Amino acid sequence: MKNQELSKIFYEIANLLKTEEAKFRPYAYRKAALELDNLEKDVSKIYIQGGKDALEKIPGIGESIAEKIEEYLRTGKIKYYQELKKKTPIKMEELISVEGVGPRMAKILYEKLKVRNLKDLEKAAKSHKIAELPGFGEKTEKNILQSISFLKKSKGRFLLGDVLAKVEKIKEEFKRIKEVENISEAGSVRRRKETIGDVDLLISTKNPKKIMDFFVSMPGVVKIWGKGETKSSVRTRQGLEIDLRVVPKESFGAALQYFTGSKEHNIGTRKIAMSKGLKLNEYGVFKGKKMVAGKNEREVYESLGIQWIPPEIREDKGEIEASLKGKLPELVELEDIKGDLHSHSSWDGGTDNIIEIAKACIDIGYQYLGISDHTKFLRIEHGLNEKELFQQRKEIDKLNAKFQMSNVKFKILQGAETNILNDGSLDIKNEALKKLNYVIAGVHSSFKMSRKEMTRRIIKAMKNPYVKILAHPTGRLIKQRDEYLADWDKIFKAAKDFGVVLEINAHPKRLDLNERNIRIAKEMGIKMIINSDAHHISQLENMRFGVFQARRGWAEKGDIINTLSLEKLINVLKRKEVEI
Ligand code: DGT
Ligand code: CA
Ligand code: CA
Repeated sequence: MKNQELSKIFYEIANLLKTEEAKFRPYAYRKAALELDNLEKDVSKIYIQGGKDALEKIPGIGESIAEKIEEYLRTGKIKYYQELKKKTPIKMEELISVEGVGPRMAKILYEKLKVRNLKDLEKAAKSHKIAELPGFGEKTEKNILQSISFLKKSKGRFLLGDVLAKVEKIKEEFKRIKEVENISEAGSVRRRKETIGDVDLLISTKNPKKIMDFFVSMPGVVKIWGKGETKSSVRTRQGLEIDLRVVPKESFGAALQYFTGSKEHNIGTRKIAMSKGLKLNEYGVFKGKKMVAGKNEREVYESLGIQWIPPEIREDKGEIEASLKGKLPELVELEDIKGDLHSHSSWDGGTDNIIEIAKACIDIGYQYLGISDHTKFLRIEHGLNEKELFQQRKEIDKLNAKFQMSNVKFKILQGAETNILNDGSLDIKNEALKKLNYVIAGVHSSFKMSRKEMTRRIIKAMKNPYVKILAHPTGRLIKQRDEYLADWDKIFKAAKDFGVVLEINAHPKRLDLNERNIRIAKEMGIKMIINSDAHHISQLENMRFGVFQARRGWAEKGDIINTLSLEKLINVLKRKEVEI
């Protein structure tokens, strides 16, 4: 079909025109492109049947654009487009797919730096040529680089951490439209999966057309795959695909249940419905022709005679059976978290001073913060040696004294993220470890050992009498690096035997332990901790991703030690064996 080819050209013309001072024309081309995208009939057929007059009857297409369509259908070219391209020979779509780069910026970058495509852009940014341009600056350059790396990663699935804030922003924008009665994310985003294929959104309204019009014309939409009254799909500049479904209010709960999935979970819920003589679909729960539930999701579950199931565990991994018995876990919540024990300060090359991190934690509402800077083996991270740890202790003591004096109920604990060396020993002497409030150990080097060696290495570190927490235990980096080879059964058993707490690292790229391991740990009675591993104050907010992950692994408050009050936590940290 020529529709798509033409629409692509018109989008490009619109963007090229935006680099000039033409205000109206870009809009006309964009509109034409949108219409062509959504046209069900083949534009060439329309032309063959009715000529140029018929083209002009297509909504959004005026005389001048109809002429260009005719030209393209007859000659395969549009002269006007070729001239524009000649003037600015750049891969516009590719360049503006980088967040923060618009058509005008793309043109300036071409004129000043000869940037024609994504590769050129990356090169220019890396060699700091962009920061030097008037009106650009270092921040713009840094953002461009970040966006490019995001784009590269985004081939295939996205990290939840890269998507969730964007989804929340879109939801906020929709909420400002008064016709939006209910809105929720659905699909894997709502289930808080660590990676996301596409974003599913659900809205109930009486005015689907208005909602869909708004959706497809959101800034950042570069492609419309389909637009209808009940379903539309778009792609954003960052390459994120978003499906929006619109349903009437009466069906919102049923649709939310259906589109949250997972597919496997839904097969289970439908089976339950059938066994009760009910029918469950995206419109509601029905007994014969009578709708018995649908408006709200909780009622949908309850009408099936089961407890409402938190989205994070809807994976058909036993949640339906547990719900039937009324024995669902009470999943840990973000509000249960009382502090963060894995954070990096300016001492090890992190960006913020201890006091700044502490203040940010007080603002969050935490009772405590653990500073756990890297230690000396990690030279690139400015790892601390024994002497520096001692100096840091003094700073922390002083800050704590200040808190006490001013009646602030908050305490900074001193930990350290020590390195497990190849032989399983740590890079800090026990005499120095003894003086810390707690010790984290982690593998940060020689990831590729044999299974046997790695297992022995990690277990030896866990046996150290001062090691309390095993950081990011399996070492995987989502979409980047697999877990190390090791005998995890043995390591988990060692955690249990030696009272070592396993970390759920909340960094969206780590989320290590994964949900399966969390469940195993819980079943074995191993305690866990959710830590942000923040190297910058803003990353303290990653805590929520760790909580999502913990919930996906069925963890309850009692499984997670940083849900404890300060007094109880200090007790737990002192001893090797743990009891909550
Ligand atoms: P993703 O996008 O790969 O991260 O994973 P999901 O779970 O978001 O999957 P997606 O976007 O294909 O579909 C969203 C939800 O819609 C899915 O979790 C369950 C529901 N759904 C979609 N297609 C089907 C289907 O063919 N059968 C059933 N039972 N449910 C479906
Ligand atoms: Ca999805
Ligand atoms: Ca989808």
